[in-house]
Amino acid sequence: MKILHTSDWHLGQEFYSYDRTEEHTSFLNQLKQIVADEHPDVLVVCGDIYHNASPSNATMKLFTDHLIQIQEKCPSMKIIVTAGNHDSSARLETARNLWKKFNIEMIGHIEKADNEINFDQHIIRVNNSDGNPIGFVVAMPHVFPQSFPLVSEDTPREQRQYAFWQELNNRLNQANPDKLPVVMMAHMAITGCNITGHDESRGGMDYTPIDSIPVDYDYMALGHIHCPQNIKSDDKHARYCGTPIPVSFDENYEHSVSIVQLASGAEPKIKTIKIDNPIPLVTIPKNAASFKDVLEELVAISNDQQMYVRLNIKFDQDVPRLIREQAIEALKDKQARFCTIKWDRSEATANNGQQVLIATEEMITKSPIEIAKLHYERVNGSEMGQDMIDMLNEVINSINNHES
Ligand SMILES: [Mn+2]
Repeated sequence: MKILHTSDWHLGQEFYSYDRTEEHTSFLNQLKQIVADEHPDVLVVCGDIYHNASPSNATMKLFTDHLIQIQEKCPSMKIIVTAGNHDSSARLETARNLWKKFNIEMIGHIEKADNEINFDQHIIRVNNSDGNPIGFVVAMPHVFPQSFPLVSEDTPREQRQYAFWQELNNRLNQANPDKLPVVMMAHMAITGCNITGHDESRGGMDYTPIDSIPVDYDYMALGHIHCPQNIKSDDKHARYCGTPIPVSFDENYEHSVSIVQLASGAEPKIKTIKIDNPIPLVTIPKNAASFKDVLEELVAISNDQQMYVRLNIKFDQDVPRLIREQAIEALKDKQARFCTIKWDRSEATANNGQQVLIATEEMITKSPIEIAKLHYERVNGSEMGQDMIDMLNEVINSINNHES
């Protein structure tokens, strides 16, 4: 079974208020070509299709139009799309029955009717172009551990996730007596994964140990974490394919989709196919410098070069005023788009005992937890403890959840 594994498209993302339709269209066209070249048996899109729970009409049309074109490139290919934490699971499923007509499955949430959990909708058979079964996909959307439905009345609440997977695995084994290869799709954070590029200060993540998932899969296709990586484990094969288009400046690694070749009992064979972004995210300069030097680099950017720009400025006590305005002015006639400023305080904070000063320009780039940490340090002269950071994260999380 040949799998094309991708996730975390974040369609509709506004990047520092810039529209990214051009980049997302470019990615979807590249994906279309990859499907035409590779002819996979199944395309799995493991969550975070959209950046927001309520994408614009134009964004939904972009998705619909391209998904149909991708399907037309390889009509025998099964496409399975699951909801991530950024998606509205209900919205993703609105046209579920219509998509089925095109060999496309949309799985937004765990369905329950008349007190019965619909396990079967998560167990999807994959056929080859002759219509013969060649494998299975266990399609799990993003579900918070505390939101799994109880499999039975006497399942302890803290085991609801494990009990669900266990029962799902029973059903899978009944459906798959010939032990055809199995892919499990999930959108979650696995303990020990590399979270480069993620901003944990916006609220912590729920981590699940890889060995606590009682599903007999041959390959776990993961979404949620944006840095592509294999997950190390003794006998389990799992991988994050990563974002095809970077979602933040700190995702400064190569972006790709993954092609996985699976045969029962054999190790998955994985290759990656690079995705090019027409508008790169660039931090200028790579190593922090004074604003004066940074400004010179901005002026030197050629007028027709498209890019998003984050300035990397060394903090000192005499930060010039209105530096955002000066930066925007320097880029006025260029295709480069000013986004934000990264402040390097490594030299400023080495000065123990001195008062920490923050410029307004720096303050607006910081998250609430970072500001709280700075304040704590200033008042107490020591770093904020992990207990308090966790408590603050919990509060920030609950506020964010209320907002969305
Ligand atoms: Mn994501």
